[in-house]
Amino acid sequence: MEKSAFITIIGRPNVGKSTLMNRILGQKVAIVSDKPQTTRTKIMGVFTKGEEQFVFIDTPGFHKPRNILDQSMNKAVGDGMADVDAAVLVVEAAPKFEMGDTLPPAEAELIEECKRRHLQAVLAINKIDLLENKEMLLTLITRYMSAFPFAAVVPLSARSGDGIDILLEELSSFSKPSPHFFDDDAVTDQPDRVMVAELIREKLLRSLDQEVPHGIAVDLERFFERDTAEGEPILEIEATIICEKASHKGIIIGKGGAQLKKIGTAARKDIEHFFGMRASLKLWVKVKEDWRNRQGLIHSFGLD
Ligand SMILES: Nc1nc2c(ncn2[C@@H]2O[C@H](COP(=O)(O)OP(=O)(O)OP(=O)(O)O)[C@@H](O)[C@H]2O)c(=O)[nH]1
Ligand SMILES: [Mg+2]
Repeated sequence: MEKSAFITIIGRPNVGKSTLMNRILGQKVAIVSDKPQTTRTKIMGVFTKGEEQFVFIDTPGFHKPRNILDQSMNKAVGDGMADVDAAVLVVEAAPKFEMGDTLPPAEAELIEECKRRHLQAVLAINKIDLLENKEMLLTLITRYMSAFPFAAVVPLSARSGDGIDILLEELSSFSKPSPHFFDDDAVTDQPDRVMVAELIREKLLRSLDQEVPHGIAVDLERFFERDTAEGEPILEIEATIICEKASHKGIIIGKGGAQLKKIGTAARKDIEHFFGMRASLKLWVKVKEDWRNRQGLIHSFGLD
């Protein structure tokens, strides 16, 4: 009999939510970087194994909002928690902050939200590959279990894959008899255009520092397939990188255009790998001051 479960993946920024979903799916659907607030919208990932289908919802990292974009990202977290069967709260095995008697605000608020919604949750303690002090794990588990009756606690490493099978076993308890909602070979609901823009943004996040990457959006102007003179199919892509300041534009382009070229090459390779065909990628850079506080622009970039 077919079974399904809708599972939302929540947590503060940078804890490895997207890495975890990609690891389960066995392919990159959500972009990943070492910068917080990499994911900006909720992203669906479908994993079907035999009779069982999991529909995961990767969400933006929950954080204190500083602009309208942040607010819409936090809203996406709430939306991602609606109508699901369970949540996976992802935390780090070795958090970068001191673990006090009370939970930090992001986790405390997410747990409150689970309570409000009567949502069951599993605690995924990620990045155990970085854990030196095993006692820390015990402290974390005690602290979290006293805040919420987690259905299970699973230490894991999304990067190495350790513990992923155990997490899936635990999540099985939430699946209910129901026909599958998606084709068994479906992986995501993200349109190809969005995937392309995201792969470009990922390279920007990975290449740039400080405040520059947070103020970036990628607007896909053209995206189509054509045949070359030799009859080989090729993807033609033109995209504009939006940034917030003229100084940022200079950084993105780099000396003699070197930075932009590097970003373009890396993005093109990834796009070719994703679609399994050749691609040509042209990039432009434009400044739109304070776009993260302009609802119209946020909307036009598909971020609300
Ligand atoms: N060492 C180690 N690093 C990891 C692991 N999982 C994720 N990371 C790294 O943690 C960073 C953040 O990963 P993401 O998957 O983008 O984190 P996220 O929670 O989706 O972040 P936001 O989208 O910003 O909320 C990246 O540099 C990952 O490579 C892990 O198991 N071990
Ligand atoms: Mg993410």
